[in-house]
Amino acid sequence: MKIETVEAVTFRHTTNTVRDSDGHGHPGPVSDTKSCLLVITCGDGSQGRVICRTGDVREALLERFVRPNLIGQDPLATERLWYAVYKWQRLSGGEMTDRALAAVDLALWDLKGKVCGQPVWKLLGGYRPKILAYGSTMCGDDLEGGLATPEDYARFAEWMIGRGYKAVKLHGWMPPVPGAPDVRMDYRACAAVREAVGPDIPLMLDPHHFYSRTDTLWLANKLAELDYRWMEEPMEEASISSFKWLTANTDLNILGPETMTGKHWTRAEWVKHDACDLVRAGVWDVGGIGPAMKIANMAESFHMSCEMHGTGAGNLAVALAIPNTSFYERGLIHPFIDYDEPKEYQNRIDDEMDADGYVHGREVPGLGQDLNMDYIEANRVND
Ligand code: XYH
Ligand code: MG
Repeated sequence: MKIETVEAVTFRHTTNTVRDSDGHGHPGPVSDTKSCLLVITCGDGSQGRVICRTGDVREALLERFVRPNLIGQDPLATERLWYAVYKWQRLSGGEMTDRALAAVDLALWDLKGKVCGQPVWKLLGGYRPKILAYGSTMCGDDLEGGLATPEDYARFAEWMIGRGYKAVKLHGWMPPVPGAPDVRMDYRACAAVREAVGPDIPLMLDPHHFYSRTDTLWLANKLAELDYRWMEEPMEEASISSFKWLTANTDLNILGPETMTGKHWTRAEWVKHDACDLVRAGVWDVGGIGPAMKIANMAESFHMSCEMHGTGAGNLAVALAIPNTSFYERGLIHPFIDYDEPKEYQNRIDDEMDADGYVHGREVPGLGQDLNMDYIEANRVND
């Protein structure tokens, strides 16, 4: 069995979210957009597929860095194929991004599952068949009845508990929202949510990502008083020493790094330098499922939790596979958006959640994405 083709299919669909000038998502009017389906096909017709962003896997990138390393190769050799593509990052002039590497890796793991006839979460270790989700809110906004006030956050947190979530993470207000960034605004929202849900619900905060050390420490210590579970990415993560200083000076658990480059190598450095209490890995941040598993296994060796960043089949597969994690991040969610509604190109969302707050691993070969291929083909656009 050999890989024969690697193809990126761009297709149009609609979205009900908009991006602000800092890139954060918020509810917005329905508008047209495009996404990409990366497809890796074997000679017997088996296909590995993953949905990604249109900028992730441009044709020139596939032609130069991916096809030469995958076509003619054994689809089960995911580690060897990852390295064959990864090594081109160094001299790609930034073209071969971690997101591009992740898209290739996820499609290869989906293909591996299809060829083996097994769910990826089981191939990776299958530690648990289901996992509790936390509701991860969108960033704060200034929308009437949205996430514009501490009371809005508290009301939404109560709704989340009623929906079945057993934990809640706030994304605070971030520029360009008026008044942001402000650690005291963040604190007021966090205090209102703690008051609303009571003392037993795990709560977390993902605030503005560029606070000073002093603002960050003030906020961390106030969240420790509210018994928050963790805070993540309050400062530029390239400053490992700032996180080492923060972790040493607060009782609040610090989670990271999320967006820092360097994959499993960087996460190992954060652990070695005591820059975090819990480790962060997202398949789209670290170049795929392979590196995410290495990060989780490394964290386990230090009796540390590895908390997956972001939603979707790839992160869910790793979260189900490993013993040292607490929750699956489900979101981003907002009072104005029905997260449970599949997108036009999906028959089902990747992470359906039951009334008890569990997201279940699907007993189907591959990553478990349930894609509407008829819709994708009918809405295919030529780049
Ligand atoms: O929009 O800044 C943001 C969020 O922080 C986003 O990057 C992501 O959803 C996240 O950090 N999740 O934990
Ligand atoms: Mg985060």
